[in-house]
Amino acid sequence: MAKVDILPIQNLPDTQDLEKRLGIPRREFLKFCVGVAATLGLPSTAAAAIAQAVASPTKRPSVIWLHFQECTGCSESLLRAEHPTLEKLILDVISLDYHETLFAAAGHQAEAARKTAMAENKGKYLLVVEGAIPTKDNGIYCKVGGQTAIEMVKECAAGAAAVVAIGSCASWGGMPSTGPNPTGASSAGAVLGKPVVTIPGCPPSPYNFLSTVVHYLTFGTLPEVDKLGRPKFAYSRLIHENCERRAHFDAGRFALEFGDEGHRQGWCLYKLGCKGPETYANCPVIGFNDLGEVSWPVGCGHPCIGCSEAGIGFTKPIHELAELKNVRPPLGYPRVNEEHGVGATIGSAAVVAAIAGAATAATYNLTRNLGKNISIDKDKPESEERVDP
Ligand code: FSX
Ligand code: SF4
Ligand code: F3S
Repeated sequence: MAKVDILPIQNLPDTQDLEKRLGIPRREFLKFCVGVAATLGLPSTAAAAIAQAVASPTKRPSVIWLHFQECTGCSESLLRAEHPTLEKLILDVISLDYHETLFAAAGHQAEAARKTAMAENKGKYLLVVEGAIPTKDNGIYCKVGGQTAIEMVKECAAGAAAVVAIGSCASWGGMPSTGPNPTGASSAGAVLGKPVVTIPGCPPSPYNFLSTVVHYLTFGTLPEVDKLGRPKFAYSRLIHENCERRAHFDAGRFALEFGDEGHRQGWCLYKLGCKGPETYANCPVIGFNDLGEVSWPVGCGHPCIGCSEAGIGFTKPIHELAELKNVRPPLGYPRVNEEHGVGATIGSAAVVAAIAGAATAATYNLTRNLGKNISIDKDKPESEERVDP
């Protein structure tokens, strides 16, 4: 974790000028900085340091953003981030000197802008790679300005201070690398032959990228990463650990078909193939599109397909059950709907048995009332269902 210099709150930058530049009120700006600090797992006092760095008009790192085999969903999801919008981020937080899909310039003009930015900021610019890189047949399946993606990424990485692979495509191959992978789509790290920071997801949460850039801006370093290059602040927990449907998983309440009663009730999607138990990402915590807690796949009623996880997303069949990593379900479950006045405790059953004076009756009652672990039967009414994963 970054060493945080705690700045007293009165040392916050003068945001009047910033309000004019960013077009957002001071309160919104400070909320954004506190949100980034929280996303990074830093104390809220770090927000002052973040605010100073973001507010400084002189601290704008040059960013070169490359596009290869992808759908531009990563850039698109950033454009949907509202605190602040990418437009404001471009103008005030980073100096986006090359981005093929957002650039007004085209052709030779665009290429010239890239080369100039690389020369002027040698050793200091941030290289962002979006999309996988085709490696088969010398990389001829993706060319920009006459260069293959392989040549271009190597040229741009040579003078970069750091390389960030945004999206699953650039991080580990993503959708373009799905079997049989006819173009030999590979990750940025594999092509460059060195570890890079990866922000997987198809698309990833824009806040994970924003927070990574703001960390770089504030502390001069990229955030701590795991062995796959993923920032630990965003990818150290399984989705299953933070999912709002987790209580249903633990209680054995599963949707079995899209649109069935369990699905309408918001039960766990594990049996519909949810890969949350084997996918590391902060989607349930951070959501997408500033729409609140339901704004992520499971929140909207769709199983997680593990889009951020190599070997799961676009690889493992959607309806195949997830491997349960470090989280095990209980061996038995209580009833989904307990019938009032019927459920019995061991103690009450024993009392009944004692009163009746018949051990055989107690055994019978215990088995009947405490229930057995039976598999779900779609033809039975829900009140009789009991499910095991
Ligand atoms: Fe698309 Fe980005 Fe998916 Fe890939 O996101 S949203 S195909 S991860 O590189 O544009
Ligand atoms: Fe949530 Fe999926 Fe885990 Fe169920 S299996 S609790 S829907 S992450
Ligand atoms: Fe992807 Fe699963 Fe998150 S599908 S967006 S990793 S919930």
